[in-house]
Amino acid sequence: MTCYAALTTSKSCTAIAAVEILGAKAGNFAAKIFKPANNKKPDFMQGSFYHGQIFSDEQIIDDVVIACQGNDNIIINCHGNPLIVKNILAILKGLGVKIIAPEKFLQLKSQNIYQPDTIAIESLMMHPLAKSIDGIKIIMNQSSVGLKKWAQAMLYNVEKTDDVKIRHQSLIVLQNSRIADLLINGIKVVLTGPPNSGKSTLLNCIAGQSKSIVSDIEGTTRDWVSVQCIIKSYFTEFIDTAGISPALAAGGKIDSQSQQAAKQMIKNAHMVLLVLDGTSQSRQWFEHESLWQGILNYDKPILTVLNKADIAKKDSGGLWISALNNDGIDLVIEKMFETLKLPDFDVTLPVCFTDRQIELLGRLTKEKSKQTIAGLLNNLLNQELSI
Ligand SMILES: Nc1nc2c(ncn2[C@@H]2O[C@H](COP(=O)(O)OP(=O)(O)OP(=O)(O)O)[C@@H](O)[C@H]2O)c(=O)[nH]1
Ligand SMILES: [Mg+2]
Repeated sequence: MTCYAALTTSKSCTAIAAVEILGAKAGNFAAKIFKPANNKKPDFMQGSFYHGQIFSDEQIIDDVVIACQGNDNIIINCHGNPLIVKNILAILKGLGVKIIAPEKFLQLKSQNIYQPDTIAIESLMMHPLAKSIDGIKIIMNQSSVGLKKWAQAMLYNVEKTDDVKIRHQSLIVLQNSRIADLLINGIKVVLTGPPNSGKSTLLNCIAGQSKSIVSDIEGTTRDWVSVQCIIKSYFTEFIDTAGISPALAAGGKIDSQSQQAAKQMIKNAHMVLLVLDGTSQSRQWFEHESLWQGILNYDKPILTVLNKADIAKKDSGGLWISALNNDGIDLVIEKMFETLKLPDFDVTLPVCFTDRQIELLGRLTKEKSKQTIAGLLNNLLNQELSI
């Protein structure tokens, strides 16, 4: 039976690293390379710890602490210099242990622990990738109170429940999954608007540093510039794009390409921050209805801000800001998250957090046969995952 090993901590230089071995013979391999400090022969049983040294050809490789998470899962906690880690993995490889990527190892390990509880396996695999604390909580909750409980209850009551109700409830889970996705994977916000409205100034203001070039020449931003930050615990990527303008679209190759790229960014975003110049020029831009409609067609939530409050007449209502003076930005950020329904999101709600789950829920929103519904719910709970 194959034994696997991987570095399961960061690849960079760290104080401590963990090399894990998984497989029925994990203890046998550990015994071949480890000498305990107390000279007592270790049994490598679940829950035991040992201090000692890793040896190869009678040479000391490192001083380590070995922890046995299961009888078949041994964790060598060694020093974090990548050269030491490389050495230990090479020694294990030389003994016949198969060295695999950390992601693969995590999947094998979670399958080993949780098989056949597929949602728990996915939860263990996916939560290290979440981009916010709420995202981590959402994923962890799905294997206890969230999706798992929901699917179990649905399956238990499938014969008694109206299929219309099952379809409707599945749709609610999918809708909530879209909000959960923003917390798990982060939010993409595109800054758009006419040239010179202050998009780049606003991006720099949010980033707290000069990332994007600012000038009073129209069409300054050509290639998009992005900053990633955690604001109010939400992982957010702001993308500054070229100002949308018919003159630039009809201009040279680079300008027309940057116009296309800006539109593509809007298409891929979760939300649009429409930055208008609060002085008179912005109204001219609004008159180009085709441009305005173009943005609306992407069906994204839009928050419009009127910039340059410091010099504009402010003769209309709206969300006024001065990107130059960092004035009004906090309110914009707050409104943005409110628009996306992020505050008050209940992290215990049943939601999908993998493509597999989304695909199954999508089918449940359309399915009428009770037998097929039961099959889909069973798959959601206990489907075997391919490695
Ligand atoms: N008074 C004032 N000027 C501003 C403000 N925000 C931006 N500006 C000025 O407006 C001009 C254009 O700013 P940018 O940030 O480059 O505008 P942009 O929308 O990125 O322009 P493009 O990249 O050409 O689409 C610069 O001269 C800025 O200093 C503001 O809040 N108040
Ligand atoms: Mg710009």
